[in-house]
Amino acid sequence: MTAFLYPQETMTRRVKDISGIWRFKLDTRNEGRVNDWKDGLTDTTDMAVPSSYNDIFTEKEMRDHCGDVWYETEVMIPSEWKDKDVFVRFGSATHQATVWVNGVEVASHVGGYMPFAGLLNDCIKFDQKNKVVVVVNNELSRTTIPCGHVAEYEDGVREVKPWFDFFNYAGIHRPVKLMALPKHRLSDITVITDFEGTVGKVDYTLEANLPDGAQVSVKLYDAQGTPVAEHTGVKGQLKVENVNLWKPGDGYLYTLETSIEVDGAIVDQYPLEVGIRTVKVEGTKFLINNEPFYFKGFGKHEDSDHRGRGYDPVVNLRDMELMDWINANSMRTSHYPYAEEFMQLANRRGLVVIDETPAVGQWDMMISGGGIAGAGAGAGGSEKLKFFDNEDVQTEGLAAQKFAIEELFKRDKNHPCVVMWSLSNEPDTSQESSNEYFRQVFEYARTQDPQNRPLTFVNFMMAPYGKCHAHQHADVICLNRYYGWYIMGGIEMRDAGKAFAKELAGWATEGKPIIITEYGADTTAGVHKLPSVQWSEEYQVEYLDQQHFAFDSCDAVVGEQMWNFADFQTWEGIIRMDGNKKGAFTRNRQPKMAAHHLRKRWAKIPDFKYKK
Ligand code: BDP
Repeated sequence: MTAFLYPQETMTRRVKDISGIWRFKLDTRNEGRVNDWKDGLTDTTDMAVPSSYNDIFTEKEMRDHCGDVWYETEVMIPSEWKDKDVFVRFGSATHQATVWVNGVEVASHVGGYMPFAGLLNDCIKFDQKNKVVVVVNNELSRTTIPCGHVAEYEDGVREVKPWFDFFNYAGIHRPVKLMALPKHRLSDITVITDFEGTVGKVDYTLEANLPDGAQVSVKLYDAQGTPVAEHTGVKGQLKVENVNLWKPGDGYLYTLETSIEVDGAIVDQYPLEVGIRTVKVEGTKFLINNEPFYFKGFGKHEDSDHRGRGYDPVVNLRDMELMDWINANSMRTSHYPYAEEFMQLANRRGLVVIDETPAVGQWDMMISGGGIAGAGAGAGGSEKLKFFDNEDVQTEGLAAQKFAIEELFKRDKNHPCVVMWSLSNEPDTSQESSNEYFRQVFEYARTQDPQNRPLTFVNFMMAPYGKCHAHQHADVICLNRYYGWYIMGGIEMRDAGKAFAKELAGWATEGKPIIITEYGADTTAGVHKLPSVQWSEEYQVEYLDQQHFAFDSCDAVVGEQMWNFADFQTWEGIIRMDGNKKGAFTRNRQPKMAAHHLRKRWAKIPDFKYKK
């Protein structure tokens, strides 16, 4: 659990960020592991940490590399830390990594979007430079999460083919930190919140390795720093009079401070931000604090120029500002968990989040290289499409997905911004065997969230109403639909709204809330055309009107998240022009006409919306 509690400095804990320029080397001949590069690299180049390594250099070799890359840096560890447990912690490394310190393996992790840490006690040289070497691998397969495959060409060149529509950015994507923690310490906190009238309740459970005679106490402070409740012991309930609830657009946060004391001396201390709110699905309503919430916002990506998927607080803050400007109240972390620092911003700003695992590409369609548009051609029962019939998918793939769920829920369970978990994006649920697969996925996920939030997965266009074999497991129906773009594009778009409304009427009979988690049209910023044509800014606006007509016609629709917040990078190919252009904003975060259009619509839709 050491990795999941976010690193914070307190009187008992020390944190040192070791991000910066590290040494870097591509392992083109795949020799690093056998030739002990773990002991030190030669002939290196510079690399920014955190960042994706792909878009910084000018060579294709670097951008399109398949396989291992190596990083190295040196860190001074002070002897003042001798009595502590010292860890190195990575916010994420995509998709798998192994870490050595002074030649000793300290951590290995599979999964590109989760933190992991290694204990250094046995290999540290105090008050000297310690060599940190990391190998990161970007390969994907049918049973990894996300899915993809490696193509091999006659000349020996290998290429990772993602089965998803975003660039397979790789590298050390999030900050790297040294942590010096007390030997007796808190290792996990779980909070469950509720309220009755004006009284808030926070149930807490702590995990800690306690020394003899230890006293554990927790104190809850309000946003002004005034203590409002306290309790002792590793489990209990705190009551807050005149509670300030965490609400969409108003992320009121309390701080739960845990202290472990022995003979009056504090041995560990840790603060956790807590938002008091409830989430529930009732019939076709999605209730936050018992009020029917309407989701307005986007599916996003962690994606920007040069950085790729690398963490950047400037981009995150700009995105939050734009989200406020456009009157959005929510987003989905499509198609993988975002940086912890992003989630903290969302907590603070009251941005409602659908938190998604990295399960994307659970279909056969991209294998032939047909791309998203060509992909669907044979869907809906063709014998060639049998992703969920593969035995290794049912075993290894399922195990990898469960692990991704377990880790995500552990990392994000306490965030008030998270109101629902999305377990997969667009799996091929037109296949019968997806039923049993998702039965197991949902059953497992239901054991993993202490707050029992609603669970969903995102349904794709080729498993429309009447053809989906897995929606029965979900609490909320989430739909990605492209009426007027991938189908009924161009002149037929005039009827797209009606066709969409017809499908929605079918889904509405399920008696569950429906959220449209994707709808969008590729649009080149600056291209204007009267009358409109596909790819022009005018077309994107007209397309939106068709979609909104459909949403407004269906009482069970409780949210709309347009695809995408901003233009983003993808694999190269004939249906992508330097990336996916469905953004309301450009990749450098300036508005298209559609952004102004959405802003006006969303200003008129309240966060809490009673439909009939
Ligand atoms: C959906 C995917 C999303 C794509 C989008 C698109 O969920 O990742 O980027 O379509 O085609 O299939 O733009």
